[in-house]
Amino acid sequence: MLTILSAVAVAATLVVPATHPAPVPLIIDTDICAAVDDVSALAMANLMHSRGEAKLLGVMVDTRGDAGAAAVDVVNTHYKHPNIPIGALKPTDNSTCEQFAHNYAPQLAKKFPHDLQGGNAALEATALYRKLLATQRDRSVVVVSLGATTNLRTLLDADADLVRRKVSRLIVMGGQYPRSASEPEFNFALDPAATARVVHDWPTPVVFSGGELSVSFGKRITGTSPLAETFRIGFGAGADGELWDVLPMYYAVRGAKHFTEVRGGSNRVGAGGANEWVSPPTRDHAYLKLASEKPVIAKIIEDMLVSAP
Ligand SMILES: [Ca+2]
Repeated sequence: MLTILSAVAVAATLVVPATHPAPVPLIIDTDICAAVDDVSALAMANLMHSRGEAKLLGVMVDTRGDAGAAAVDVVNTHYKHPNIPIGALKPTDNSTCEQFAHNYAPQLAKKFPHDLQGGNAALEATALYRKLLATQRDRSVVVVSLGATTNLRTLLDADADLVRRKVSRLIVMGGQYPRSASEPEFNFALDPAATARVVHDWPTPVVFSGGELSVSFGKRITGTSPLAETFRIGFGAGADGELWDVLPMYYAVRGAKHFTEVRGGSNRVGAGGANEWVSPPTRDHAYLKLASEKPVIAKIIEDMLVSAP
């Protein structure tokens, strides 16, 4: 039987705040339009934002198609975060999304609710970066680059000191490790000059998730959500597809449990976006390897996405 004192003690225990880590303040830079996996990574960020694991401060689009920003707003709106600020690489044009095979972004914008009509109506990405970073605690913000580094280069050129003060680290999906194959990795080749500038001069720790790190899932993502629609367009109904961006997204918020962080060198970018891991280190760089089997981490991420369609 509980005495009054023990009942008070139990009640006190119940109101002790849980020791959850603070939400990770995140800014995502995405080449939405180019591959379908940006939509899955953005969906993850929204879900982790809802769960208090992350605080999604803003999303920057680094492709020029006007529909990209609208597609980001579609995803954020679907997960009940319609007011997350969205920045765009300017000037936009109306053709870039159409150069990519799947061209899902305009289809999402046509089919699903949102209020940002496109990149032309969005804030310019560098201005939004500066506005968002200025209000954050020092060395707190995690920037996750899932596409081209064009916006990051412009930010670095505009205010490297702000980056140094406010960003805790940059997580980059790009390159190949320990060195690129005969062709440079896709993201690094989107804007090679910007990639070299960002990789060589970014003033915080940088962690790279390379083109060799991917997982495969998708067929359990069904229904009428923007993500399900994107997977149907990209992979076909009931099929799995290869995904890259979900891994650095997961790592950025949940940490290194399923990864090995390889250090002891620095990333170097050459002509055309080719890259190589060079020792000894001259910068605070690491690249990721998977420490869990691919199907294990694929299922964890797919479960997260299935849990809140
Ligand atoms: Ca991407």
